[in-house]
Amino acid sequence: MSITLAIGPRVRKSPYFESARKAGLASASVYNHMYMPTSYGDPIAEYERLVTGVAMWDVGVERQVALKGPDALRLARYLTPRNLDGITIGQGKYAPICDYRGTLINDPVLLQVSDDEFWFSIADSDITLWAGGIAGALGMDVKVFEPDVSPLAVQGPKSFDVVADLCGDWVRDLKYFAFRDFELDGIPFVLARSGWSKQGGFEFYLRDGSRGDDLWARVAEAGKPYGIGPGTPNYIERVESGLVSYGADTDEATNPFEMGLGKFMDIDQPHDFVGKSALKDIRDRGVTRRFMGLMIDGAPFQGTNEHWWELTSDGAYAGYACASAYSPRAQSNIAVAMVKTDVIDSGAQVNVHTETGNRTADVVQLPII
Ligand code: THG
Repeated sequence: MSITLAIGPRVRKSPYFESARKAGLASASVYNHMYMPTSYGDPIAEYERLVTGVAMWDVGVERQVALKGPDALRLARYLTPRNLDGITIGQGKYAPICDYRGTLINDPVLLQVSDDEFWFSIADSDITLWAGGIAGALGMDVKVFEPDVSPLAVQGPKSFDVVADLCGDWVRDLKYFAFRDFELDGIPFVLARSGWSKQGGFEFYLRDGSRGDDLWARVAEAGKPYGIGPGTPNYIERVESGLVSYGADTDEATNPFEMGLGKFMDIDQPHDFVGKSALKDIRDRGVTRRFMGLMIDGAPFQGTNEHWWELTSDGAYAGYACASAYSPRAQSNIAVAMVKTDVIDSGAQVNVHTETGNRTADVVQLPII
């Protein structure tokens, strides 16, 4: 049963909100205290467009937490376990953030935008408050604020042609997470090779919220020959690709090692950072569960799970499924799930306790596709 999302002044709108609505926005969620588009009414068409063509997404909810000033790099280093040696202007890094207990509290992309300014492009939690509190408590000489910056993603195999037509062929040579300042008709943005899909693509970090509809129109126009259409962070594709969705897949007990983010942590670096000793303990003890894929039997799922689904193995608790979908490419129901390591190691099937009955699943490595 669907319910209506109330639209009012209390929840913020992205600069693309009116354009998205005119394009047929059908449903939205709330992320970083803003409306986040989740569908234009035809999830399968949106998925096909992403994996075979090109789609444009209003992801203005990916807010930036700017650190600016002499201590900006010092603060960035203190906020993430990622080793930031060698970070340069123009090359982003995936930089998870943990609290003092080693719990994952966000998984942003970090961009150095000038000598003394960094942006954490955040997932859904209040890092401006967290970072500003830490900077103040430690007496650092740095300003922490939310700049007027709002990403618009262009994703899919044909995104390279669309964005090259708009900005030039140089965009084809951008490395993953690399970015550069650019402008179209006086619309200022940072263009980055990034985006929350594994289909390839770009993000326009619009630097002037009053130009959202203008940028949307330019991208829609340039994409017309390639069949561009509106889309959203795609539920099915992200489960196939095993991309982490902070908040959907995590809670206050989740650590980055079990989420497969250990490769982005340098616990032994000389710099201190929040959670260092807790993370060292977690690493040394080893994880007891891991973020995995599931291949689930039975009739194709319609839609997705409203809650995490409990998993059992031989009647004993085995973990939970975070996000499920029917995958057209795997031709199977699939999910991302947190699964106990003893169950993974045993190779046993698990029972998935869905809202509409039990299913059986094989546990597989991520990505599923
Ligand atoms: N783009 C921007 N900001 C964001 C997101 C984004 N903020 C919130 C959220 N998404 C952050 N989370 C992720 C998670 C995964 C990836 C990007 C952002 C990602 N991961 C690749 C992978 O897992 O294969 C590559 C990671 C790597 O090798 O460094 O792309 O989407 N602006």
